Amino acid sequence: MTLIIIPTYNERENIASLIRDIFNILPEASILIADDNSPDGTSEAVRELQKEFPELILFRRMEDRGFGKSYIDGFKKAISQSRFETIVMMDADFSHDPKEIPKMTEKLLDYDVIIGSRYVKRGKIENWSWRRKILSRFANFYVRTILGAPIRDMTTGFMCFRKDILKNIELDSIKSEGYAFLVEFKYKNFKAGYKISEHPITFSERREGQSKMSFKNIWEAVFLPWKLKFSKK
Ligand SMILES: Nc1nc2c(ncn2[C@@H]2O[C@H](COP(=O)(O)OP(=O)(O)OP(=O)(O)O)[C@@H](O)[C@H]2O)c(=O)[nH]1
Ligand SMILES: [Mg+2]
Repeated sequence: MTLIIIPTYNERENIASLIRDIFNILPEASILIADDNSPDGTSEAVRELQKEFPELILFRRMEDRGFGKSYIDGFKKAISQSRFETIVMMDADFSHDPKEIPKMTEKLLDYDVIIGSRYVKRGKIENWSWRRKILSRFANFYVRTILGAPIRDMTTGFMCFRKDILKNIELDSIKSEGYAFLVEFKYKNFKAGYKISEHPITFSERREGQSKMSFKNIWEAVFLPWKLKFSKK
């Protein structure tokens, strides 16, 4: 069974329609919303939908807010339930098209990890300013060059993997947040020797609500590759 983990912070305007879209495409899947006690009532919106969808799980985090921490908690929940074999990671704001999920999970027959990538052939970004495009391109070039990891899109938040790969990833050693968390997780997959493939996606600007990634996240991502490169683990 597939578990789709979606971290949320103030995504009330997007979350209900996204959940409906996903269950339409994947009626057999489970969705875990890891909400950081959003003040806008995201958790309440999810709770309301739980009446309709028994496979909708809400994990409301009450302290220690964080994008990376939400994913780590989500992974631990997935490990604790043997029925989940495949894990999907995606954003709540419609930047990641749920129609790609079945195409990505299908590829897990041949690979351990599938990355939804903007920077391979047929990958695209819609509605981003040229400044943001350059920043993202540069960040990926920078990280890939320092780490020597053959992954074109290190900062994407759309990916899926077979749950058993987590056995060889020390989750509690991952301390980074935001984009840096996404880089560190992929790097650990690469270092563990897993077979990774990039699947082209079209990334769209968020539909509703506001961005939460801040300059702090960007600075963290600037230092992270050096930290990873010179750490023993
Ligand atoms: N649980 C949790 N989720 C978060 C946190 N920060 C961001 N998220 C979620 O992580 C996903 C990605 O965050 P975004 O704000 O969309 O980041 P982004 O895509 O770089 O920024 P935009 O282009 O403006 O959308 C979304 O589903 C957010 O709701 C957090 O601190 N905790
Ligand atoms: Mg977004």
